[in-house]
Amino acid sequence: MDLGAITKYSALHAKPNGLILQYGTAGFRTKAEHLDHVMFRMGLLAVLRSKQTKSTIGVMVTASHNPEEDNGVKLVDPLGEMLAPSWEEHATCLANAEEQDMQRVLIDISEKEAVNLQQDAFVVIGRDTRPSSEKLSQSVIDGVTVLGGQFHDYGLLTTPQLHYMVYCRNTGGRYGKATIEGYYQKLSKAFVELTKQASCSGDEYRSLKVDCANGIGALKLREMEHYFSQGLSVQLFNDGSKGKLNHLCGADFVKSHQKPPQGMEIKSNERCCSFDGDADRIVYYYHDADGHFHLIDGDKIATLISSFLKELLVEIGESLNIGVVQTAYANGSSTRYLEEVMKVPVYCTKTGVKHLHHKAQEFDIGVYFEANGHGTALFSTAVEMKIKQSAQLEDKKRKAAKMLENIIDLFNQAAGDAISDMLVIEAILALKGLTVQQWDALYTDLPNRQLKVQVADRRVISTTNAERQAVTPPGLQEAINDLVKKYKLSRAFVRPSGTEDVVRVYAEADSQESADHLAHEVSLAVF
Ligand code: 16G
Ligand code: ZN
Repeated sequence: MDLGAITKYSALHAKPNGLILQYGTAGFRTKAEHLDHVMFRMGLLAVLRSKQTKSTIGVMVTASHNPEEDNGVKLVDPLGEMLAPSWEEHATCLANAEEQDMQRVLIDISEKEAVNLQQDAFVVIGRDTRPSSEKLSQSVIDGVTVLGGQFHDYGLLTTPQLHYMVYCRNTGGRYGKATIEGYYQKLSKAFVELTKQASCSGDEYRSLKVDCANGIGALKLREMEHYFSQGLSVQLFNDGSKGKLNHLCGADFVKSHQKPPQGMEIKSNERCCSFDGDADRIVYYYHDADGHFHLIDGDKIATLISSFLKELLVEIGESLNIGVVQTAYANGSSTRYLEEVMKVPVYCTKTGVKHLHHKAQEFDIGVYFEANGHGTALFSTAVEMKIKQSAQLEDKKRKAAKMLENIIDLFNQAAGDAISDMLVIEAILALKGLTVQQWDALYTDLPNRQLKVQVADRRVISTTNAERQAVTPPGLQEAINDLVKKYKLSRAFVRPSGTEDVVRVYAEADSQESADHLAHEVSLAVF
């Protein structure tokens, strides 16, 4: 380690005095002007992680659905996964070290993690379309190079595309080619193969309106659309040409306000979807003939996907286990439908993709989705082998196995991916001949309400049982229990946010009025 060079360059990316940040659920996230030193230091950390794992590490510069003025950064581990928890702590220490302590912290991390400093390092970098992202990603590169790491800057990418690149590079090309072209080709080939099998390929399955949140999704979908246009034509809205990133549009806006984005004209029964600002979330929606808005969120996406996969497994005759992973935010109706009607086991984890992803890896086929629209399906190596064998067989089994093979290729196995999920959903709807209304009618969501509460210190609230029960402060859970008893089909929980300085409240009940009341009463109990 050339400590002199590190000190010299670090001074060019000086930390504002007294600024403390934490590597949260999705990395560091705050106002872009406070992040230059964090970017430089994450470049340094990515090199150490790369040396330790002897693998390529990813660094993504994005703040997802946050306002345009914000930015953020997260590291991607060798198999395209979120950074390991022990390294999240190192990231926080390094980001908060005062200038004179930087060297010591770097040496500490290297020693604790037994990093061989002689080992080569390789880091890949991607960024979203925020005005601040280009300069900030340059600061990451400064950090990488000052520690002697090699790098490849992919420039503009969606977050899941960067996860894909990391995964490809560390699996010797078995998963796919680590180029944007490789990503487009892999997904489109699988999608076109699948939709060729669809007997219902009428116009209604061929067109889709996409709200791109004025973000990177628009750019990437435009580049990609001619690859899959045989199977689907997409009409892009909020493509960044006029509006501001995530402003009154995008998946987070649509999900949390339960209304359509601005800038998109929707005719009745037209199938529409929204990506978030870095294209790792997707939600669907439509207006019915009476002009009512219907949201199809991550829970219903998981239901569509898992029921399709289960049917294919039955046709192939393989007894592979399939599980669905949700969080406490999953609508009670979705959990009931999955367990009671579809007979699929459902598991609940804490909020945050890393928790769901990890749990989903326990199954032959693990489908995970957060209600907010982040999710994917993971397939074990055993499944891939069995399916490859069945795909050689004759008859009906062969057809189902071929389909499953293509579906496996179409899912991004590294992270939830709006583009990949969109193509999976479109393929399933076409293959099953389902309209958006029929999909929506699988079950009816229980009315629900989410609120944020400002408190002096959100850390006084701690939870257990996948955030469904409060442990502290004493008496809070009992108070919630008493309130819940007053309403039918009701459920409520509180949890400290991992991304904002607030406590979140969730309530559901048999009517919107009851859900609203319950949420309000629970928020009063939090004080
Ligand atoms: C982050 C998480 C998302 C989670 C959200 C919860 C990742 C990549 N993203 O955006 O999965 O739903 O945080 O935010 O893990 P909250 O803790 O503020 O409710
Ligand atoms: Zn996102």
